[in-house]
Amino acid sequence: MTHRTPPFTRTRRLLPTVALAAALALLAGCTTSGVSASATAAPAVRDVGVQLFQWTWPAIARECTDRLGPAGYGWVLTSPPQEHVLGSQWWTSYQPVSYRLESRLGTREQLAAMVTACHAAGVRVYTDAVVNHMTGQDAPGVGWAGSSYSHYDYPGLYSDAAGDFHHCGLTPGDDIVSYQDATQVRTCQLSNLADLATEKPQVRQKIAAYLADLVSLGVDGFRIDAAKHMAPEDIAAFTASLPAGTGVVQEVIRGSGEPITPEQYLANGKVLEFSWGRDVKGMLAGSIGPVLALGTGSRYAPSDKAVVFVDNHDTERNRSTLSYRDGATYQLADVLMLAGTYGTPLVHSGYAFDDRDAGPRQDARGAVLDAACGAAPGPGAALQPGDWVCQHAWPAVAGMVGWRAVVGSAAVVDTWSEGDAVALGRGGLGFVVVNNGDSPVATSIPTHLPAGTYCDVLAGGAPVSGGRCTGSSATVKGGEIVVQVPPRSAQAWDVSARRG
Ligand code: LM2
Ligand code: CA
Repeated sequence: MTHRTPPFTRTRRLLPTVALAAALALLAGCTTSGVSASATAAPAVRDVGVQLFQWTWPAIARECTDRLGPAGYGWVLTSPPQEHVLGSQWWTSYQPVSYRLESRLGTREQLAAMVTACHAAGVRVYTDAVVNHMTGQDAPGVGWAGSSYSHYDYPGLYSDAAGDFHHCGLTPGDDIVSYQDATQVRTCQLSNLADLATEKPQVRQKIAAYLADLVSLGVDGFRIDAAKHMAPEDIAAFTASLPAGTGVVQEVIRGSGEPITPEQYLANGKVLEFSWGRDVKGMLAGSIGPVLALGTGSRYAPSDKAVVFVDNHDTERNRSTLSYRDGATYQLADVLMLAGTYGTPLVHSGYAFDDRDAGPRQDARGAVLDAACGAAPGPGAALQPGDWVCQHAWPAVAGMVGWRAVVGSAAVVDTWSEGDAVALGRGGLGFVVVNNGDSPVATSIPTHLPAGTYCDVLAGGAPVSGGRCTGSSATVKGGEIVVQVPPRSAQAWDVSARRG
């Protein structure tokens, strides 16, 4: 994946929904296959999110304008925005010192400007809400914005004197030992992190005020960090006063045999469904066939309540999922996620690392440097530790985001699987082939795509008005698409990239 995508080929991604719908209707009118796209066409949805892990607010603002909006991303998840402990590691973000919106990712003003820029680009903003705990520091210190604190005392916010913390008294050092015991998981400490008494009204009220402050800046939703470590009714209490429509995505890591399950949290909003990323890793290492049924099993939250992802900042480090280190195979997992109908997809985009603790590149003060994507982002790009991986900009990933906007909520009408390859079609509007094998797939596959010649939208697509494809093309005739898909790669076609 070394070519650059000429900007004109992305014209279709910039079309407003109405124009896109009109174009689709037009295309449907000239189909000869008898399959009417308008019969199955659904309004373009922008449901794909991207976690811009450790990106600064100015860099996210720019990315919303330059890439996320034009590519069709619907929302961005930021790293935690509150004041945090000092240190170069990325995880200082997960040790709050106060709820001041001052962090090494940017100031309150920069955060507000980011929200404005992203909204102007049609991208909603979710922030990571770390509200189960404060710091895990045994020694007193000063936070990024200058606030003094000690382990169980955060002046003006929380203190032991006010009874704001749990001291579970159930385990050595009050730290969680067993995930089989729900009381431990919720009232003991996660890695020494001072555990907030989220059942108490005064604590709930402070958390609600923090979230309300972010909403006042235009923030659209939240990832609730460590949700498993808080009772569902605690989360219900501090999210109850948020304006209707505020997004709630709870991080409840599914663990087999554990008493706490994601299902217990569905009344509050969505959950991050960890099963998909774990299962797809296994299937891409073994037999790919069942991948098309992912999401239908019992270890999956209902689709409309699930945020689905291939990896996140934790799983790319603990290796429980694929990650950018898996190159082309990882890219295929993102393609499969974006092709399917299960859940609301969240693409991960981070930086290269050798050391799991290593933070993003910073200046002498510790402020994070603005992210920038390389000239040719892709699974084969050579990366040094600290380089931004920019998965969201990989042509196959960004291409699938555009493809998904074209197929909308259309149902899966074609499925095919042979050896190490699978194919899937949505509503006669889009078709994808994923080849996870070592040899090319050269065959004809039944499809509901209308007859015609289509450009591969994962390789740049085509100008709206026809003309040459940037990458390869494939022809549909007699209800079959003739494909030529190289090893360990994917191709996708949709009705907006039909030429002739
Ligand atoms: C999460 N979800 O529930 C985040 O996704 C995850 O990234 C966070 O862990 C965790 N919960 C707490 O918010 C990260 C990181 C840990 C790190 C913590 C706190 O994975 O390694 O723990 O943030 O910064 C670090 C040290 C650990 C130490 C702790 C407290 O690695 O050894 O524990 O700080 O000082 C004594
Ligand atoms: Ca807790």
